[in-house]
Amino acid sequence: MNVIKNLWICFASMIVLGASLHAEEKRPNFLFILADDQSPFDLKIYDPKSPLDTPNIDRLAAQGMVFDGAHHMGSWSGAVCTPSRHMIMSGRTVWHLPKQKEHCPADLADFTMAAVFNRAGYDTMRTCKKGNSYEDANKKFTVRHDATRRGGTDETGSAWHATEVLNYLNEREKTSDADPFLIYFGFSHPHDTRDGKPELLRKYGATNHTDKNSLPRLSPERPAPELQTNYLPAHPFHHGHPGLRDEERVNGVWKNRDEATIRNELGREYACSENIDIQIGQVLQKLEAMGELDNTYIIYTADHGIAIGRHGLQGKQNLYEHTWRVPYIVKGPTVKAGVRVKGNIYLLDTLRTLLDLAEIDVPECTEGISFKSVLEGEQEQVREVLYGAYCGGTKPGMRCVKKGDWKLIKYDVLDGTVRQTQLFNLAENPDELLREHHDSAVAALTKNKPNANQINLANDPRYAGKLAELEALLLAEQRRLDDPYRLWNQPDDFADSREVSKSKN
Ligand SMILES: [Ca+2]
Ligand SMILES: [Ca+2]
Repeated sequence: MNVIKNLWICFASMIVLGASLHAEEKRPNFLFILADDQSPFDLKIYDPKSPLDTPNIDRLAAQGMVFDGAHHMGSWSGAVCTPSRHMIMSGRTVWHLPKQKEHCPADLADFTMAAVFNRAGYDTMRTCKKGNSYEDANKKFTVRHDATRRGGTDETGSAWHATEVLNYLNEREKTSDADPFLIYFGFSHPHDTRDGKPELLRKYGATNHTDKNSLPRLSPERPAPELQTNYLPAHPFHHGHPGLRDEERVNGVWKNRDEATIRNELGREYACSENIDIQIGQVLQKLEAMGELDNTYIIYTADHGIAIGRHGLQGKQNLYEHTWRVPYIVKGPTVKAGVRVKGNIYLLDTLRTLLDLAEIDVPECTEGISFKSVLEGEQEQVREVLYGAYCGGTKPGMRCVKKGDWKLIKYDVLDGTVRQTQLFNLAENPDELLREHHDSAVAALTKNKPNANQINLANDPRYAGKLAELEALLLAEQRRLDDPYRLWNQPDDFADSREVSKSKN
């Protein structure tokens, strides 16, 4: 009897051991793909009118989940990349990063993406552009090949980053490395200078325009992309960051906002973005050939959006949807396929979510919210209110808040000479059109016929209640997130803002 019982115990423990080994084998991989400066509305999945072809990204979207409410939280620098990438790596909010010493643990880098995945037994690899990033966190990747590649050839452009990933995967294959992996697959494009590959530039009717004293010539045979619906020849008031590189010195655009310059630059952006898609295709094909594709979570996003003529702006230093929002697509073993959700996420939620999916303990200093429940179809969004800041020019800068269909943007810049409020109903006015978009010369260029309610509603008495509600939400978010500034119509309840007012008097 005892022998049989012992044999049975032995057999049962072998099953348990086998199951745990099996579970060990099944730990998921992660491929985190990051474009540099890409508006969600460049992509067909966010704007069906876009001529940009991205078959591989479209396939990820069809087999995974598309987020309509993914945002970066903001920036305290003209280099919006810098805080954005700090937030991605650390999962912390915009005023709680290493620059704000009093609100940030000194050893934060030990709790960033690669550091945490390394400790959990993952292999970590990274390729990306250099600079405007979080170097102490980037150093934690065990394999790292960073270089800024914004040229128009395979060696000098996006293919270089893909080759680094392919080399890494080939090496794993050669050594039969069975550890789970996290690959941070970053591109240097479509960030300017947008020197696309010649055949792709031709496809999008664009040239690598270099002469500051002339405008690019649009080809009649291969027309460059049309202007976007919310294009303006000038922003209605100063953005508050005098001398800003992105608005004044981008090669091929400079201060020009004419039709030819903007359409040519859109063509350049799309040429670079299609090349990114081609490179992603190579890596996905490799993962499939290795039998790893189905066990890999793939995240596609960008560090922030970009204007390129929308609202008369060129850069990433504004809080309109085209720039505050980012593309965000997730495909993976437990992700509901072919689903579109709002999500209401920030890039800084990525880290906690990946840890949640990998069943790794989350460090205490990680502030993001996991949206695993959204990915698995249990809920539609993880928060109701979203906050954004641009504070890289004159202070306090721009702030925005969004809840449901309503969005408030405020501008308090240039020593109080620009104090503006915008209120949009995004369901009715998704492109955040202003009165200037109704001008007949502008409407003729954009071929758009806006309806009467597609304007800034801040001064419309019918929405005074909504305005007050959003103003209160904005202040609450500023307090909650330790925003060190206050706007002209807010209570002066923060030390730094008192100093700013004193220096003004
Ligand atoms: Ca960027
Ligand atoms: Ca290994």
